[in-house]
Amino acid sequence: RFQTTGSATCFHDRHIGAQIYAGLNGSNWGLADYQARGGYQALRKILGVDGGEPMTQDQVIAEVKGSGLRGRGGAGFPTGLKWSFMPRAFPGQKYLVCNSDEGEPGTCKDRDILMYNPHIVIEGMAIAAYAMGISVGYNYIHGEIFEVYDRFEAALEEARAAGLLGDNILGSKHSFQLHAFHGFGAYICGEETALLESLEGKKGQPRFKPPFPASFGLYGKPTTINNTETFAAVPWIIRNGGQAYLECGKPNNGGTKIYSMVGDVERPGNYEIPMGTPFSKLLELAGGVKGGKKLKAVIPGGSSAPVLPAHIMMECTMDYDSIAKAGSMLGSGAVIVMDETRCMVKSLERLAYFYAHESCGQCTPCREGTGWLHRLVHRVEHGEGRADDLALLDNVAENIMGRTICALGDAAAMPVRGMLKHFRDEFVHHVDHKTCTVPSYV
Ligand code: L3W
Ligand code: SF4
Repeated sequence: RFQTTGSATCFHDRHIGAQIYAGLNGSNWGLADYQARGGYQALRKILGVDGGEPMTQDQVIAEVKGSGLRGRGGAGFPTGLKWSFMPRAFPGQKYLVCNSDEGEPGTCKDRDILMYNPHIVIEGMAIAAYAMGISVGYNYIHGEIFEVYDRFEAALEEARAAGLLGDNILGSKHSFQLHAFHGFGAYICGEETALLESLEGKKGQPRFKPPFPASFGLYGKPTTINNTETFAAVPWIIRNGGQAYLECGKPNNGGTKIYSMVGDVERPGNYEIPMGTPFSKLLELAGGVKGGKKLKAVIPGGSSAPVLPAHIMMECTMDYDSIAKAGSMLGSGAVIVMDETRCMVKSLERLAYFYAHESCGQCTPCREGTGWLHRLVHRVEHGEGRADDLALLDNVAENIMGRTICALGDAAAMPVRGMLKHFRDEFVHHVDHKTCTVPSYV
């Protein structure tokens, strides 16, 4: 059992079918231990440094495509497809970036990967760089996690000293310079183009897309950005084959996924389980609902995902398709569990405050709309709601959706719509009676 820097308690022993957390005990993060667990074998394999034939770039990308690996940062975009977007014969510098700017409320998986298994990310990035012909990479680490940054820097030093990074890796023709970059703690810098702006030393504000980073990325050059957990999955895929990874999960949802179980559970923490595992099993791994209370609702994919009531969630399996079919999204994998004593109006007020605070202010529907959402929910929660406030909430949310530069606008609006869809009665009660339906709420 490990305490992380933030609010979460992480239980590395509680994983099933683990590929990223397998064998971790809290102190075996270093190079020698990683290699004893089979670390860097995948890199050696693609480079052909142990006598075998080197893999071609196409072969590496084909394995990743065949694995069904989808981006673990929130969007679930197919990783192999993204890698195939990178121009091969580009005459200038191309870049590889790892998005470790984990800031989604509830999510605490990436910092644990970097803290307890940093070399798996370095190896995954070195393989990705080989596959796309990239010689320079950065890992952008969230600004509020200092020891994680120090740990990753220490792992980089080990890898460089062992010839696993730098010029002519392990005597091959593959050269890859990887650097760590410490962010400043703004949520918006987890959005990939804001991250690139920040990495360039500018204010972290999202760019219009398209052009996507694959064609116009860091310093305007072709850039591939993947989430920390996505890179961490790559060594296993190369060692065991894409098909084996796919078969760990379910079609279109390959492999394992790490879920941050937070909120009202007995054992909050990170759990790595195969894609397609029933939610009920995940809840059981986390010790069930705290204090034996009844499950009321779950936000299945970080605060940006719409809430689902217990009866719908208990029918879901934990994968992109099942959660999308139920009307929410798997997102970054933070599973926020709420028991019967939670007030949905109060919960939404907290979420709305977060998005209003984190909006970068660049576009009007988001800058003004997130403030409106917060003020409206605040007055409903504080017994000052007016008869038409719920219609107004709906209207403001609808007018944000799809009208902003980046996904933060939608991320602020979707929880509002989810709450009003499934728990409208609670909001109506607050407006009509100026009180909460959950009197035991503290
Ligand atoms: C080239 C095309 N590239 C798409 C690339 C694109 C990106 C990826 C996915 O949002 C979500 C958001 C948050 N040519 C391309 C292309 N790409 N089409 O594919 O793109 P997209 O636009 O679908 O998503 P996104 O902007 O990356 C991410 C949600 O995640 N979220 C946030 C999580 C926050 C964290 C954190 O704190 N670290 O993970 C949680 O649910 O709302 O919907 O790379 O360039 N034609
Ligand atoms: Fe900034 Fe919000 Fe616009 Fe995103 S949607 S660019 S966070 S103002």
